[in-house]
Amino acid sequence: KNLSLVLAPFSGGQGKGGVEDGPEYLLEHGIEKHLKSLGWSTTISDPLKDDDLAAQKSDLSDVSGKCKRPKMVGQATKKIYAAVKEAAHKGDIPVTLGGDHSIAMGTIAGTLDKHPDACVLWIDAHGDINTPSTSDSGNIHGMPVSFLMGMEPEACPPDLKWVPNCIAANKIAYIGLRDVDAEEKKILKDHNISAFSMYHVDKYGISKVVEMALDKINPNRDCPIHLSYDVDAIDPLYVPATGTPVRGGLTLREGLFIAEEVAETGLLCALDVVEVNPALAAHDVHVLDTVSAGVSIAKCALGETLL
Ligand code: DIR
Ligand code: MN
Ligand code: MN
Ligand code: MN
Repeated sequence: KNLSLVLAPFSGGQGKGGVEDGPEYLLEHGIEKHLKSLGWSTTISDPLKDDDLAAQKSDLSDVSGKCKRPKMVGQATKKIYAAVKEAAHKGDIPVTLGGDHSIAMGTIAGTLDKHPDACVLWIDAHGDINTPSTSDSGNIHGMPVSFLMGMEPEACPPDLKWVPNCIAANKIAYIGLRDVDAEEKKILKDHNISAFSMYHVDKYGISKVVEMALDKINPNRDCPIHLSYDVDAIDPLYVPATGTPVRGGLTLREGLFIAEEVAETGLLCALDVVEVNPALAAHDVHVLDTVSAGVSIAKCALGETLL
């Protein structure tokens, strides 16, 4: 079976530079060779290759309400959507390398086009479910889930109108949360969305938490799983080079265990690895730790075992 590595060197969903270099570092660290050694064939798709993203990011007129750079985000995510959709319809598993988490609007919309019954496992320190009206930062990487759920259609920037309302509240679960804005907490409660924070990981253990999360969104273990993995879910001790690190996160092993358990279901249909930002490393060891954690997430999700 073929993996389509979709490069998403995009940083417009947030303000910091450097996260657009994530794909290049993951490739340089041998992600393709490592996945091939697990028995997969691979192809690479580079949907943003002709875009001058630096010029677009400096366009200060690109604002809609509180949303920053909606045009840039809308156009880039639409291209990522097309690439993921094409790969999925070919029967490939798209593995999208970010880039900031706004790109998940493209990847998840692409997955759901092929697999309307897919569920989403969102691994993150953050909820990423702000709406244009609840967001404090205006950064769209903090909002992708709300757009994918069609939550505030009247406030949707014109360039994001293409994003289909494709995730139902009972088809997404979170693991790793620890920095959720007050209004996001209300949204999660009001929509009855399954959300497992670090409190739940401590209380039940990671194994039980993964089982509970899948029981909520995939009770019969018969729906394809889109794993959207923000590396900041893992503690900054292990993954320091990321835009919004939050202490008190998953250990590296807990983080990899989630991916291993998804692999074990045999239901993985798409993977995102996002928010690797080599520019935010204090030194080379931080770069290596972060990039190798990103590569390990992909290897574990795609079948690597310890024995
Ligand atoms: C915050 C931080 N909730 C926001 N979100 C982040 O900007 O909406 N998401 N860092 O990854
Ligand atoms: Mn995120
Ligand atoms: Mn995050
Ligand atoms: Mn916050």
